[in-house]
Amino acid sequence: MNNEQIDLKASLLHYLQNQLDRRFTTEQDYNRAVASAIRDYLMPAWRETLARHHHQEKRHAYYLSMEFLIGRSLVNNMQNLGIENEVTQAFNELGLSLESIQQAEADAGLGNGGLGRLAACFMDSCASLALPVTGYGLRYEYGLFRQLIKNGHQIETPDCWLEFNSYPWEVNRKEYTCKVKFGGHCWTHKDPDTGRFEVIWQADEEVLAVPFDVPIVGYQNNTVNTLRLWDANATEAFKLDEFNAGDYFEAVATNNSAKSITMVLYPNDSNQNGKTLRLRQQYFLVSASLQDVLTHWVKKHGIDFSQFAQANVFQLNDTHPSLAVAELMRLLIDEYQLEWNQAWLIVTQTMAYTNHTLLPEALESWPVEMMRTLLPRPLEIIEEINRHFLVQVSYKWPGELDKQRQLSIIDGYGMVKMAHLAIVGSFSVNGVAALHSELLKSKLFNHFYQLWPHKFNNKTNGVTPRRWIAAANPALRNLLNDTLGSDWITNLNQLEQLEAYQNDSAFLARWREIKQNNKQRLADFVAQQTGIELNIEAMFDVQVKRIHQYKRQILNVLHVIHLYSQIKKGQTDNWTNRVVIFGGKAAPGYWMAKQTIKLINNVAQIVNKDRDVGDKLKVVFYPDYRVSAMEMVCPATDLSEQISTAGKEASGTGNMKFMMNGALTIGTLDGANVEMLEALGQQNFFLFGLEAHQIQALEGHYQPQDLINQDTDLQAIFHLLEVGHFSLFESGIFDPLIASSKDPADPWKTLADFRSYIDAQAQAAQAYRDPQAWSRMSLLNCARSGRFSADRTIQDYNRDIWKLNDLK
Ligand code: 26V
Repeated sequence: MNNEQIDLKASLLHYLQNQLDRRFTTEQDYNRAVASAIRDYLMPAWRETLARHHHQEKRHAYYLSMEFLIGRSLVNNMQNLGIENEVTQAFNELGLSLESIQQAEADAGLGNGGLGRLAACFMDSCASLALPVTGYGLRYEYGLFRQLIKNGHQIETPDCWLEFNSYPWEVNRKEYTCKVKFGGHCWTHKDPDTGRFEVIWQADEEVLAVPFDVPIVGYQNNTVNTLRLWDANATEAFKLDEFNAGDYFEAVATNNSAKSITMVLYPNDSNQNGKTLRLRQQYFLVSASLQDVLTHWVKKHGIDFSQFAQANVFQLNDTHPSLAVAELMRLLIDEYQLEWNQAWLIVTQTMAYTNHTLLPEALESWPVEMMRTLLPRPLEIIEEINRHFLVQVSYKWPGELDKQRQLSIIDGYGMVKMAHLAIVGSFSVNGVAALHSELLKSKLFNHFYQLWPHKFNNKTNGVTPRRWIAAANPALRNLLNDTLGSDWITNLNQLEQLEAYQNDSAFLARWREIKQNNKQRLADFVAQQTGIELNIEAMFDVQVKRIHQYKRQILNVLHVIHLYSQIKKGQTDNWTNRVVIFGGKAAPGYWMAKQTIKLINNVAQIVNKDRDVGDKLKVVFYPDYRVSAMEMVCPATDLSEQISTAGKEASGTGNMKFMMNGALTIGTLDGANVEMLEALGQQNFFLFGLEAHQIQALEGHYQPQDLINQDTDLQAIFHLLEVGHFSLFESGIFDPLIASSKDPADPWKTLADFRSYIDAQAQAAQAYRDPQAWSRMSLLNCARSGRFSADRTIQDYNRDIWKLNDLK
């Protein structure tokens, strides 16, 4: 303990006991108390890290993201600080249960799914590698909606995660407040002294951006990085104006219009709806963050930007923050008087863009006219960037006007294509798995690749082993520590040493026992939540992720119905009992996805109450799937479902969490599954389905009805669906869902993979019947998951893109 360090135990006891009336202390109160004590405790290391960043003239990276799906922080922070024992002891002394107080923490659900959780894993890895990286995001008052299931349907309710509008881990940094402009108009003005033309943007609205800092604790390395989340507020000046005009109600309304910017996270993933408020959010994030960085720069270096690009790099998490390209230009030119070319050089040496999806419906574009109204000056800059860019295109492909049309940042329909802006403005463009990055080069961004092959690179995703093994699966963590020592936590390749135990029956028995205990923990929870009793001897077969047609939950349901129908026909020789668990949220406006949830629940109802079925098959829909749910589900999974249509899932990250925790995967050659298979070999992976190029070749020739005609199992399944066996008093509700999988135009080609999926499932069932062989494969999955640590991913980003020095 250095002299600045506080006495953790005393502080804990102080916070825990510091209540006027302890009769009303809830677990939430205790949770807040512990969090406050731990936050105080980590302050010195946080201050030191900030000082190191400030004093050492080193490069710094900024991770700009509209989403950080943090989940809970208590266990993670205690573990990374190495104070679990002390805290547990203090709790024991007070007769409190740490376990239930942990559960009382609300998830910080500031993200939709993979993209947001990736940002959170990256923050953990950057801090654990002692890299100078700051995250910038938004402090949404409401995170992703909470999901209730009523009569099998998803109901959305607001996620009030901020109890009384405060979060125990955050620190308000109002001294770094800045202003973000919206609306109004621009004019050009000649500076009488310098003769320089300047653009004045007279906004008609200014919003305060107030930063709240969240500590990101590195793994036992005295590093605490910062995640800065912006909260929107009305400016004093505007309030004053309105009040002086005597319009009290207008003034309050202005306040609300400002506040609405960070009110709620948009709940769509892979589908963009073009709402103005979303554009306001994006610009708010980008402008506040860049102003923050530039203000800091100018304080230290004055308006000399010659070294700026050497010292700073911005990683854009998808196109959501890609207005950064225009905003950095604006700030450098309008606020700091740089010339266009100087500014452009800086922008194109500091921006790096990560793409997270190939789905055309998810690619962002904004109407030029919407931008003109909301962001007149950034739009002018985008138009100017585009003019310069199209000249370059014309040099590369003289006379080919169609190339200019295809590549233009502003398309023929008057839309600003954000991916084009991001690519043109960045020195690096990466995909998130090898296959995905190849498809970016060969398909989606092929022309850009021809223009700038050097920009394109791959950074296969990863997940943090601190949360996804050590915190989520303490029994496995202990076994690994006992067997390998504890270095694996920061060097996941060490898990390879587990291979030495692959034929050690005693070790495999321990391995299996851990899995069974984790399954029991999940079974208890499911019983308590849903009343469904699960037999932990059954194979736990799990698909948890956002509900989307490309992820093909429907294919999984078809398999469930197939199993059910086999049971009903008595075809149960050599049967393997299964528990099939689904979880995930559907975007509120995505009707087909919501119907899928309804179908899963209806099938579950019929299956679970059928006495012929019994333990042979159980189906569970786990409501309100979120980060903390995955922490319980993942260690309890035997079989992980990664069954998207090949070429559609950019990477997947759930797939990696399951693998680390010793689940086997049934999956297609999609996203990072390809690399998992490469690490595992075909013997340890249940591979099925068409490859990406075969899916593409099917386009225009796909005949699902022929597939049904050839396959009696499919016929039996569709018969049950079509006669309404799963919708007895809800006649016809699943017709659109059924029709879409039978449609020759089905983009997800579900039935094309049906037979091979069913066969792979049969192999999995067969394999599960040999516990020793299964446990061996399970162990190998964990042993070979090292390359899917986010530490490896971040080292790749750092080596190829950021080029930071660690500050150990
Ligand atoms: C789009 C939109 C549109 C407007 C409303 C809010 C919103 C939120 C997210 C998105 C794009 C989501 C893209 C995404 O999540 N991609 C996932 O990224 C993961 C991390 O790289 C990857 O593992 C998944 O395969 C990929 O689907």
